[in-house]
Amino acid sequence: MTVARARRILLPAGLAALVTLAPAVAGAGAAKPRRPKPVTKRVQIHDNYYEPAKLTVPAGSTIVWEWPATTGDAHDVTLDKGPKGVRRFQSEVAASEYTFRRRLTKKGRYRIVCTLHEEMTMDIRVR
Ligand SMILES: [Cu+2]
Repeated sequence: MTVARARRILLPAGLAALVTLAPAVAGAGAAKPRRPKPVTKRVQIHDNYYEPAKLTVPAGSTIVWEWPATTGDAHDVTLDKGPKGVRRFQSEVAASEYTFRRRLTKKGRYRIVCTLHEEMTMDIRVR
């Protein structure tokens, strides 16, 4: 008898907890739209191309350009065209053992070019 009475008391309390929890969960989901997490992507410098030549990354991602260990032609990484308000950037001209990184926070298209080889280009899409 006492157990049955205890259940009767507990059940509404449990339901009340569910009712109060449900809107809280839905509210949190509505307030925070799903945003893909920033990533780090590596790009290899070759004679004369970037690999990969096309990238799509979430805003806030970091791109790391890596020159090879063995010396080849000299190359650089220059922002030729980017979204409005993004400052142009340029790496050093290097032939080997060099790394250049940039965090891309603004959405849009970034066109990268090597100033020594105009055919050496890459496109990064930040979304
Ligand atoms: Cu080059």
